[in-house]
Amino acid sequence: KGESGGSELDLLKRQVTALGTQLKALQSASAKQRKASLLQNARSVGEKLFVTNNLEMNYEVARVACVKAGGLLASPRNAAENAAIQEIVTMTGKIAYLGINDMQTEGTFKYPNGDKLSYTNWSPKEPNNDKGVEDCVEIFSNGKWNDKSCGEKRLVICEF
Ligand code: GMH
Ligand code: CA
Repeated sequence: KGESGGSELDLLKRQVTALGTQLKALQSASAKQRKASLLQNARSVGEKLFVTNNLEMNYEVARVACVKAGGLLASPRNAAENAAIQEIVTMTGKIAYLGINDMQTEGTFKYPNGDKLSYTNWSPKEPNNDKGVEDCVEIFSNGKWNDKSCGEKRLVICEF
C-alpha cells in the first residue's frame, strides 16, 4: 500500500476537519435563512415550521401548492401550533385555511394524513356545516376555527 504524503489515518483526520468546517458553514447559512423567514412569513413551533406564500387560494389549489413545496396545509395539533398560525393570520391580515377537513365523512374532521383531530379550537356554535357545504376549515385572527366551503379563497399557510 502507498503511504506517500501521510498515513490513511492522517487523510481521514483532514477529511473529518473539512466536514466539520462545512457543517459549521451550513448551520450558519440555515440559521440566517430561518431568521429571515421568521421576520415576516413564517413561525416555528418545536420542529414544525409554518410558512405562508401570502396568497389566497381555494382549498384544493392551496393544498397542491403546499404538497408541491414538500409540505402540507397547516394543521395545528396543539394550542402552541394554533397560536403560531394565528400570528401569521394577524401579521398578514388574511384569514387562512387549515388542512383539516371532513370531506370523507361529514362531521368527522381529520388531518390531511387521515388522523382524527387531537386538538380543536372551534368558534362558538361551529362547526355548523352551513347550507350543507362546509367541509373545510378557516382560522380567524382570534385563532378560532370555522368550517367553511372549500371553494373560498383563503390565505395559504403550509407546514414543513
Ligand atoms: C351561519 C350562522 C353564522 C355563522 C355562519 C358560519 C358560516 O350563517 O350560524 O352565525 O357565523 O353560519 O358558520 O361558515
Ligand atoms: Ca361554519
